[in-house]
Amino acid sequence: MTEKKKRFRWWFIPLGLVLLVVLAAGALVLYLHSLLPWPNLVAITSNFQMELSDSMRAYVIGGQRDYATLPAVLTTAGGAPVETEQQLAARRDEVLALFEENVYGTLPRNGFETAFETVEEGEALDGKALRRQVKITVTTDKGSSDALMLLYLPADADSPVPVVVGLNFNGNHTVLDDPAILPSYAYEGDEETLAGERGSKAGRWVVEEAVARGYGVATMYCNDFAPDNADSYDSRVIGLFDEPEFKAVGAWAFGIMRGVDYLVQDEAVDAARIADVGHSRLGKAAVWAGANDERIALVISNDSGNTGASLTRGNRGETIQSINALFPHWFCSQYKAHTEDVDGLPVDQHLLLACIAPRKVYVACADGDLWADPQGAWNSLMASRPAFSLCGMDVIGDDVLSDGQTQPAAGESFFTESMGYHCRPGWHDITPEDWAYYFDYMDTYLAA
Ligand code: GTR
Repeated sequence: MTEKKKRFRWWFIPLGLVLLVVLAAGALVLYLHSLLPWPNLVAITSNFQMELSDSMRAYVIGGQRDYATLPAVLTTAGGAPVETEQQLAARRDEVLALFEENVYGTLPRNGFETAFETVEEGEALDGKALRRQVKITVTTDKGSSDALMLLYLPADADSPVPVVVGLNFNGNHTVLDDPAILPSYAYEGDEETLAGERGSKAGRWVVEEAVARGYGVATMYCNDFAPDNADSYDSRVIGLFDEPEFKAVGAWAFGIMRGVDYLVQDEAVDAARIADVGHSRLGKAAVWAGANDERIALVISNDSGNTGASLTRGNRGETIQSINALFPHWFCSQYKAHTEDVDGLPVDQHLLLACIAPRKVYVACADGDLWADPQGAWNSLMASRPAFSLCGMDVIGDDVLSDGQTQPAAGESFFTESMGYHCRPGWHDITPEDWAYYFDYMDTYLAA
């Protein structure tokens, strides 16, 4: 009897792999769907440069909404009217405490020390800029944690210059193709990866344009303060405090404020003209830092969206239900208690913008970035106006919208003493076009 020889069927391998990929993709979709309803899963694609169908656009935009339940800017939690700048200052303290308790969690104001050490200095951009790299160390009785600030200043300045400070997503080396940029402390890539990434996000920072226009730019890697990861977010500054409600967005805001600690004592910097900027999740941190830190003269929110500049009660685009499900490490526990009860929140984001008065706020949106809810950001800015008006500052008027318009169209921009706004045609990003608007605004309203 002849024995049948078993032959190895090579095509089992690709077939098995295809099956595995299909199963994994299915499991991922089911997992995401358990976190978010289908329409939100589709809407999130507007964040990643994918065109939405008309019906999805209508779903995400949601039309002009009823904001009847928005908490009033000029009424205290106890119902008293706010009529003077002194009363507004007290209202601001009350609002910031409500945000800390209900949204962002703890923002340590004491119990730590900040120290600075310049670790590198040199010429950059063919002599047009000075580069300074500064180690910023935060110390508590539990230990210390370092962050690396990268600062570029115009080389030809004969007096202190205004500086824009913000966090970056991927490490300082991505901000400009400058081989002298040191790896950020929390950067985890190897040397080859780092070399390949140098300058990969230069379009988001426009250092050359900034120094040519007389501005300094300072940036730090967000992960130096809190890795953007639900398992390790507390491994850096958060771990220095016994504060279970100190969360990632709070740590990023704390980081921006430590950057400001450095900048105000650098003699090349005009301490009265510091602006902070942030895109998207780092825009949420820029707004939270700017609302709290009165040393920041101008707060720039670039597409910060939900829990940034946009109203939460809009309930369109990203919601607090989805943001808390996808990013449990960003905000405090009490915020999660409000996912089904948005109207029960004692605050909304216009109150945070109002805390910036009598300083200046700039809100930027992109018309294709529906996940960040441009309509909600515009409504939020408009709803914050009473605080600026009470301080005697000019605000953007209702008359800038033409009949039937509920928000500015792509390409429109408005600047006043207290606030700036533009809507860039395009997607979720911070681009040279956004920066050109910011510099134009600062040329007029943050001039020496
Ligand atoms: C999204 C998130 C947004 C925004 C954005 C970003 O996935 O839903 O809130 O923060 O990421 O940071 O690019």
